[in-house]
Order: sequence, then structure tokens, then C-alpha cells
Amino acid sequence: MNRELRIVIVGAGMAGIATAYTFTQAGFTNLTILEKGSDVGGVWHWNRYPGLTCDVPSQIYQFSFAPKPDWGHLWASGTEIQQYHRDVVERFGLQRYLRFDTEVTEMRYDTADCTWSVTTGAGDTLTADVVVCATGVLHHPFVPDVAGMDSFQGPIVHTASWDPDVVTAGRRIAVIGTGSTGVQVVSALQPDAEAITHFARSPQWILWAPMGLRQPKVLARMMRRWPALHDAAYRRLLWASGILADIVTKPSWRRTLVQSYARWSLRFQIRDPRLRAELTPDYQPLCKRQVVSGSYYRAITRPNARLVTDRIDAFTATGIRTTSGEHHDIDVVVLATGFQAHNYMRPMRIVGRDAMTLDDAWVKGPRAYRMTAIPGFPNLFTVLGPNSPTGSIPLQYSAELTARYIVKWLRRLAAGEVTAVEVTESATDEFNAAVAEALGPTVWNTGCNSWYFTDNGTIDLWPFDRATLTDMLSEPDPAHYRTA
Ligand code: N01
Repeated sequence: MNRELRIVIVGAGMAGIATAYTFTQAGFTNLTILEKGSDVGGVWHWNRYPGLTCDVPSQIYQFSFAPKPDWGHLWASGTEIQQYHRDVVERFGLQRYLRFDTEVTEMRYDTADCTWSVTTGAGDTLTADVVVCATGVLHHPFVPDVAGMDSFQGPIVHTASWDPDVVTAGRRIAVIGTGSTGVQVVSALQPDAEAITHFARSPQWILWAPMGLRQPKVLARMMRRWPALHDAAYRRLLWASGILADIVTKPSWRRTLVQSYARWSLRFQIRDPRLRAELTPDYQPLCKRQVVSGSYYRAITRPNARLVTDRIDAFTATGIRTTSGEHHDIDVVVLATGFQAHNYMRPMRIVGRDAMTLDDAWVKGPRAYRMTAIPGFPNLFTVLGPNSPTGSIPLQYSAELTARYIVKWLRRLAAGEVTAVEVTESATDEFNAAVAEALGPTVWNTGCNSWYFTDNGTIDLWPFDRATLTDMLSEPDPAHYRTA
């Protein structure tokens, strides 16, 4: 290497950890990871609500370079996943690069010397040759603007900023939102609540799965003893995840089968025809991010639980009034209302070449080339940026692959072959046109409203299979970049 690159990674969640590991393995160790939280883990650090469980099987929800043989459950709890992230960071010595409680407020590109000035909330400025934004997708909580919210006298807590001091046992709880989070939190809070009211503006299809199953200890012993077996199991699961990508991206008998299973899950568990009708969505299963649960339908049929499908009209001092005029007396409100999923690095102010801001570049919505490069922003990459496969392909796989792709550019930068690299507008347009076309037959485009949609009506997802992902991010195409 001719020069030692100064690299800043923003974010120490799953994507940031995958990137830091990949870079250090490739010999790039002049790294600083800036993390605004007080710990690693990203969503698994911020989300601590009761019932938090990953609905992706643990043996596939892990880094390829850090297989964990002994997950406690087939679907791990949030606490166990968070501990896994801490363990990985420690095992690979990544702590030395970390700066916690450090929020990046601004990044500014200097065209003259091809560097980025990275400014933190504390007013420090770091100079970097390359910046990687691993800032996550589901990060900024969405808080709805409901009339009278300020007048409510009890606690209102968003699931992504859970307050452990909030008492829910023995209380009358309102849960707003029916996504993966709402379903998990209702299931967890119902047993100890005096009453739980689930406000369901749009019911979701819920696939039944035995989420509470423990991973057999003998499996852990076998995988620890024979790592090749563990590796084979991981590869098999990776292959199997391709079936999901196929199901969501192309209409087929497989999609129909899973959709029938979703309908069956509802029919089989909810016997009361009125409640079943209220729980039946008016769109196809899989259109929104699929919810998986083995406990929600049981919880919502308990005597202390109630589903409310009327729209919320307003909060009052003592509860919630719906548009039918009914008042629900409530002690605690839980907002499971999701995230502003298209913010990515914002509200950070990012100023690229020719003083272009990211807000200007993304005025029509987030847009990147192959999830990782943005025209106008040289020597800056995203890991799990726009169009990442949050609805189909394992995210660890995608993050590791993207990090390895960036390493190819780091090598050329370090060798002095180039000092600046920037994706072209035309390559980005071409990629986005292909994405738009491929999104046509996906299940996400069959007539529901979900967090996958941007304000401009585009779907912010990866519509291709894993082979295409791998192919697109195996080797940078020099024709798609301008270099200096
Ligand atoms: O958020 P969501 P989430 N009045 O956006 C409702 C991941 N995740 O946190 O559909 C009433 O899905 C809104 O209603 P509607 C996973 O990728 C993973 O649940 O717009 N309701 C909707 O029901 C997931 O998809 C795990 O009509 C209002 C809900 O809030 C993603 O996170 C676990 C409202 C938001 O649902 C987000 O899930 C948990 C209002 N004013 C989450 N405003 C794993 O296990 C909003 N809503 C891996």
C-alpha cells in the first residue's frame, strides 16, 4: 500500500460491525467507528421493548465470519442478539476503533484534497479519506401526530425508545400499530395487563411459527464439535432464503402456497367469525413485511384483550377516543408505530462535491447505485443503503458483500491508483430503472401501504435474487465510476 487510508465508519450496528471486520481483515486498520449510542448493536441496542424477538431464524441471522453454534432459541431474543454483537466486537478486537456517544452532525467533502471533514455533535472534526455510512434503515422512530396527545396524563412510550421504568403490569394498556413490533409487544404485555387494547388501523397477515422453541443443546454441541457441519447448515439456510426472495419477487405457486398458509394461520387460530373478519387484511399476504408470531392470535382472544379497528380520533387526558365516539380508558400508551425508514444518514448534513447536499440529491427520495454509492459524493459509500434487501435476503450477507466490494476501491485508493472515486449519474439511473422495472411483479407492489414505500411512491427494496446481488457487488465496474 502506498498510503494509509483514514476511514470513518458511521454506525456500530450490524452493518458497521460487518464493515469494520471486513476492512480490518483486508488490512485497513486506520479506522474510526463513530456511534451515537452508548453500545454496539444498532437496532438491537435501541429496541428493548418487552417481547423483542428476531423473526428470522438465528442460525441465518448471524455473520458468516462469526457463526454461533449455541443460540438459546431457534428465533433468538433481542437480548441474546445484542450480546452476540458485543461478543463479536470483542472477539475480533474491534472495540479499539469505536467511539460511543458520538453523533455525526455534518460531513463535508473537500474537492481539493479529496477528503471528508466529519463533524460530531461535540464539535470535533475528523478528516477521512473514505467515509462509510452504516447508519441503518429502521432507526428513526415514527411518532404519529394525533390530536390531544399532549393532554394524555399517563406515559406514552415508543417501542424503539422503551422506558424500562414504565409499569405495564396491572395497567390498562393501549398498543397502537400492527407491524412485527406491535404483534410482539401485545403478545408480551397481555398476560400481566389489567386490560390491553390493540388499535389496529390495518390488520396484518400473521404467519404462525413456534417462535418460543429452544435450540436443542445437542445441536449446539454437534456444531461446535464439527464446524464444517455448522458451515454446511449455514449455507443450506442461505440457499433456503433464496426461496423467500423468489416468493416475494415473482408470482408463482410457491407464493400462492405461503399466502394460503397465512390465511390458514388466521382461520385455524381465530374461530370467532367477527374477530376473524376484523383481523383479515384487505391486501395480499406478504405485501407488507410479513409478520410471524406463534402467540399473537392467542393473546388477542384472551378476556383482557380487545382489538379496535376504528380509527383513533384523539387522545384525552385519560385515554383514547375513536372516530365512532367510543372512549377507551387507558393508563399507558405503547406506540408500535414504526420508523421513518427512508432517512438513512439524515438528519446528518452531508455536503458533497460542488456543495451539493444529500437533501438536494435525494429530493425525490433516497437513491443510490447498487445500495452503496451516490453520485455527487466521492469516496463515500453506504452499507445497507437505499434498496437494501430488507424484505428478502439475509442482511448480514448483504452487508458483508458490500463491505468486500468497498474494499476493492480501498485497495485502489491505498495503492495511489486513484484519489477519488464517484459513481456516475448514468450508472445510477440505469440501476434505478432496472430496479423500478423488476419491482413490478413483486408482492410488495400488489396494493398495500407499507413502510417499504417512499413518500414519492417508489418501493425502497431489492427486487433481485441473491445471485444478482452477489454478481452486482463482486467487482466494481470501472465504466460506472469517475475517478481522479
Ligand atoms: O413498524 P411498521 P414495526 N394510527 O411500520 C401503525 C422490523 N422488525 O415497528 O399499517 C394507527 O411495520 C401502522 O398502521 P398502517 C421489520 O422489518 C423486525 O412494527 O399504516 N396506527 C402499522 O400498523 C418490520 O417490518 C422484527 O395502517 C398507526 C404500525 O403503526 C419493521 O421492523 C421485530 C398510526 C407500524 O408498523 C417495522 O415494524 C420488529 C396511527 N396514526 C420489527 N401510525 C424482527 O423480529 C402508524 N400506525 C426481526
